[in-house]
Amino acid sequence: MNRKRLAQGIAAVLLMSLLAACSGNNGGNNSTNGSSVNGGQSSPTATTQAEGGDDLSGKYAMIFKNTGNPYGEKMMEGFKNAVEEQGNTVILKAPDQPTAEAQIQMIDELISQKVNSIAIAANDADALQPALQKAMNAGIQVLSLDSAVNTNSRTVHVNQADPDLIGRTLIEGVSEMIGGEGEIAILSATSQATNQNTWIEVMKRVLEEPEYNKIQLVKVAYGDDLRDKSTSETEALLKSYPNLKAIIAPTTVGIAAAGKVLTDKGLKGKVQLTGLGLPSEMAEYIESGVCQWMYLWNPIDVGYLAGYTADALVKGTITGALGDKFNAGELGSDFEIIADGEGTQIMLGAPFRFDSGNIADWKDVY
Ligand code: RAM
Repeated sequence: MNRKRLAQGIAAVLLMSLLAACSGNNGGNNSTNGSSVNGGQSSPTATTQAEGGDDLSGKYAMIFKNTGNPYGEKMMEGFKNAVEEQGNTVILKAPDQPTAEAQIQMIDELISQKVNSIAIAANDADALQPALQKAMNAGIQVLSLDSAVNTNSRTVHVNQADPDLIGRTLIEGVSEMIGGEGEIAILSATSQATNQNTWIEVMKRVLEEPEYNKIQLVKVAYGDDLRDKSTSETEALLKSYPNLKAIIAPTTVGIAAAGKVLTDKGLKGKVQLTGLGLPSEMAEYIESGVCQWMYLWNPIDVGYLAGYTADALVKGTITGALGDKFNAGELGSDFEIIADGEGTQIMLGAPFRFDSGNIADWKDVY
């Protein structure tokens, strides 16, 4: 835990020096569960797991985007820890494919199971609305985490970090790598992913600033958070844009696939890579220099925070209204609900920068 906090502190200082305006967040320097986590990369095949006994007081469900994503597994791990700490039962689900249709089916199943709450990392901001409203009408507390649903489809969103900060950080990071000029491409998740689309919008806005007018965004490609598709999309980018200077992958699946392609093709130093990556998956590429640095937050903490948020909603400690405060276990006792457009959200903290100087401290954590 100490090592983790130290590394977080260093990363936070680096980020602060990188960014002039860092928005205030709750709990950004807190963390949980690091010491009990191993950095393994199992890939789930089961779409549903129910843990605990039937005698427990509440059923708390989480639906991730799709299976086979270690980031999602870490988030589920944090959610499970929080729910079980409260003495409740956890239900963890993820469809094989990252589609809204598959998630709707899971929401319907959970309504039939009469769960107390559903936390969802959405494959589409709007398409889940009828299903989630049906859940809310049935008395189920609904929240999104990681990838938001629209404000009519949830009570509150648990956000990993300020989207403006994420988008700006990625552009500043890539600009530094390529000396402020040249062609870049984005390798995203699915074209409907709310979180990636929000970050891409911010990146496009930041690129319009005069400082970045020598950088051209030539393409946004979608690897759908599937390893094979992310690999073939990276290969296609390299083929279509022979002058490409860098790839930004704001997805842990995409950045790891791109790291492998650039390594296999011997493109280290020729095509730069940054984005949002899981240290356990990216350590080899950071150590080799294929990816000089990347960013992320603690996915275990995102899930853990959502578990405590769900509990506070179910118990009625909070209603999701602006200014509501609640206790998030090891993350701290004063998490506050803040505005998110017309809705509300809870913010975990700022993204951390991982590079060759600190990756060894993190690769076994998540
Ligand atoms: C992928 C998923 C997830 C996102 C991370 C950064 O694992 O798309 O939703 O938050 O990347």
